[in-house]
Amino acid sequence: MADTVTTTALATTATHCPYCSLQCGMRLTAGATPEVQERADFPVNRGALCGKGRSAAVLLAPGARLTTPLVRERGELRATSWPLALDRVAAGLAAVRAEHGANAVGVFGGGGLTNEKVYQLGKFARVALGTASIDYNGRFCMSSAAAASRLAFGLDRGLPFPLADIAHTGCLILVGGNPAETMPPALRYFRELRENGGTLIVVDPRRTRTAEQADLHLQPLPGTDLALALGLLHVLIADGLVDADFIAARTQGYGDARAAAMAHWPERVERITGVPAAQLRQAARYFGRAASGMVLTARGPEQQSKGTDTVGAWINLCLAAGKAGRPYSGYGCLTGQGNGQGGREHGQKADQLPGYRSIEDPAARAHVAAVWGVDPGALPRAGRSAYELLDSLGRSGPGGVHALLVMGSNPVVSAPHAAHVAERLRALGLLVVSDVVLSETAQLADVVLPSTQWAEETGTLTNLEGRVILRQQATAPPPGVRSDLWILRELAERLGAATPDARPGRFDDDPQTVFAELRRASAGGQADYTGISYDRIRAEDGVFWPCPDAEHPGTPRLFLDAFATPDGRARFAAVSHRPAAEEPDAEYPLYLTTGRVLAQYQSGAQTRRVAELVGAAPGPFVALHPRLAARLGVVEGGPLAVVSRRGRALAPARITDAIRPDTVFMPFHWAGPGRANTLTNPALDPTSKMPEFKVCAVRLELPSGELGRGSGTGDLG
Ligand SMILES: Nc1nc2c(c(=O)[nH]1)N[C@H]1C(S)=C(S)[C@@H](COP(=O)(O)OP(=O)(O)OC[C@H]3O[C@@H](n4cnc5c(=O)[nH]c(N)nc54)[C@H](O)[C@@H]3O)O[C@H]1N2
Ligand SMILES: Nc1nc2c(c(=O)[nH]1)N[C@H]1C(S)=C(S)[C@@H](COP(=O)(O)OP(=O)(O)OC[C@H]3O[C@@H](n4cnc5c(=O)[nH]c(N)nc54)[C@H](O)[C@@H]3O)O[C@H]1N2
Ligand code: SF4
Ligand SMILES: [Mo]
Repeated sequence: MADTVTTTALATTATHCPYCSLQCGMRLTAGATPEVQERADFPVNRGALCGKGRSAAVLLAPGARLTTPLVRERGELRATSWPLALDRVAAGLAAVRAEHGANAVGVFGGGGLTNEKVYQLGKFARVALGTASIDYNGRFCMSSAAAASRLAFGLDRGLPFPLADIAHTGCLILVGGNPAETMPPALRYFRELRENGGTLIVVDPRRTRTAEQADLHLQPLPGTDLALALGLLHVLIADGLVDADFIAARTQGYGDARAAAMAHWPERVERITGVPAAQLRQAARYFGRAASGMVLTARGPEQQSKGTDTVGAWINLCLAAGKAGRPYSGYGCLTGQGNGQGGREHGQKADQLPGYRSIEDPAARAHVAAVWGVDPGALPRAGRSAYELLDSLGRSGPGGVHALLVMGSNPVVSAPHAAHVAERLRALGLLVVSDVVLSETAQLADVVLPSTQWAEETGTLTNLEGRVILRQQATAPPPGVRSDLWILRELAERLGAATPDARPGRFDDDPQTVFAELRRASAGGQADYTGISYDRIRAEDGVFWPCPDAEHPGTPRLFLDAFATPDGRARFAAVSHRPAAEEPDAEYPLYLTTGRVLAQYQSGAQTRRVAELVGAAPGPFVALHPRLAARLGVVEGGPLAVVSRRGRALAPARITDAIRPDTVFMPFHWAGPGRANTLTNPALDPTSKMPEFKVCAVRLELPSGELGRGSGTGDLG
């Protein structure tokens, strides 16, 4: 792996993309206009980049991003100096803590932040602020898959095998994922799988670009994946395709799973899901008869109010077929954000301490408290999940949070029931946002802190495979910008929590020093990083955790000998199907589901500022089937209002037969009238606290003025 090489005064550095969980390797050439180049030697993407990665350097230009702290004065955000901004933040946080208690100060982190940042943010919350009120946007991402994996396998790592293993499996069922748009360079492995004679089955209510590549596309109603998985298991059992030896030797709890599956015969599942019984039988036979098999889930089945049970049902299918804990077999989750994996391991999650430890476990508390140089009794207990935290902002009485530090998220666009979330953010006494750009959330802030970003700083991230990679600094940040680690150190000092020497408890701002501390804090935990160093990552194209010492080779493949449960056996989940929290009815007769498009990323805070990407995906839309459009008199590109119990969104119609006629789809990347999350339902999964982004009930209307709004005549759904 090449390091910095100097060519005619321009340094080119091997680094990684700022965006998704593939963390594609790339090179960046520094200079007045930094340039992204391919880097064929990184094994995950082998040189391929999507348009977002290729255009990422645009946001490094000083004119494209924040370069000075901002403070709200007489209603307006105005430029200020770092000392004034930090003094105001520290004084404001301390005042809220003094008046309402430490838990009234909240922290909201992000799965795009480096491991060093999320570690330090978690420590800052627990040690410098003493608050339990910390959670992050990963709760909106893969928390259901993480919960189900821990229940089944005793461990959660997105993929238990390297991505390239996909090419060698016999049958892969991809449930609710659209990597053709969300992880394009990964698609090569799905193609290679088919070239190698394997079968690809895609489960998605839309015929996506990914589904178009499949041998079989199952197109269920949103929110019915659990019933579908039970139905597939039913067919496996009926056809004698279960692996009784594997079940006996390596699992527990099959009886309940079997009973639930027996009650879901194909014709019943067809009535619930809309997937023809014949297709269901075909899919089960492909999977059951293959020599090896994988099930991968992404946000489709996970972002449901029963996401944990749904993923559990898909894991059951793997276990019953003997397709887990063996080469080229197993269940995996396609984690989404750049550090979606590491972001859930090192302590910004409400219930976790570094090393994927539980904050309620006395031994874990003692270990981490020793690393931090504090008394274990002083560490807060578990806090509330992301949506619950956002919902508590500015509320009077116990549990109300009155000051919030947001680092690496834009919930005004990305949180469910977003108008309500924006209202809660406005009710805060103090909102502080650290960001690269003036996001919609930063626009509501009292203080905005401009932070350095990817290629302007060094840090580690853990990709969807559990591979810890090093994103190296490749260019200098513009003057006036500071790193998140520096911001946390300055705030900790002002709050009296940091000591200026090297004693424990210090908040360092050097990433490698923070990483060394993270490794100690993770030692002995499930996500053990002890043996991983910056030098090793450079030399080895990343290191897979767990890696408990410097001689350990790292762990690309998990569970081959045993699962991570106390007895080494995987657990079947006892789950049964239940409807979504909100099903269509006479008033709201259609399903709305939401997701992504290729050229925009997440809340769009970054990618809506890149002209090339805006050209490719300029704005929101409502995808609907031609039959539905014809019935309602909707024309291509015509304005359409989508109305749910939470609110109303406006966007042009996009008519396509790739979607079910009973379902409409909106991407969630835009703010303003076309914001999909104005509509979404914040119903939470009871285990993971994942909101139901993927299912709610809506009706369509022509925007007011064209048909009498509220008179009922405008109701077209
Ligand atoms: N271009 C782009 N790439 C990204 C991102 C981005 O914003 N833009 N974000 C990154 C992040 S953080 C994430 S989490 C990943 C997400 O990656 P994906 O999970 O691939 O993305 P989504 O579009 O959210 O959802 C995937 C599919 O689920 C389908 N779906 C909707 N409802 C259901 C359902 O009830 N059941 C099933 N089975 N499927 C359903 C949708 O039609 C959609 O095609 O992408 C990462 N990559
Ligand atoms: N309807 C609907 N809503 C969804 C989803 C869906 O499928 N449907 N998906 C959900 C999912 S999976 C996710 S992951 C969330 C994501 O939604 P968000 O949490 O809003 O994610 P981003 O838009 O990536 O926001 C990251 C913010 O951090 C900033 N940033 C980037 N790097 C840094 C850094 O190093 N430091 C600091 N301080 N800031 C930085 C960016 O500029 C941006 O403003 O959205 C969720 N919302
Ligand atoms: S696939 Fe993901 S990591 Fe790779 S270039 Fe695109 S956004 Fe970046
Ligand atoms: Mo995500």
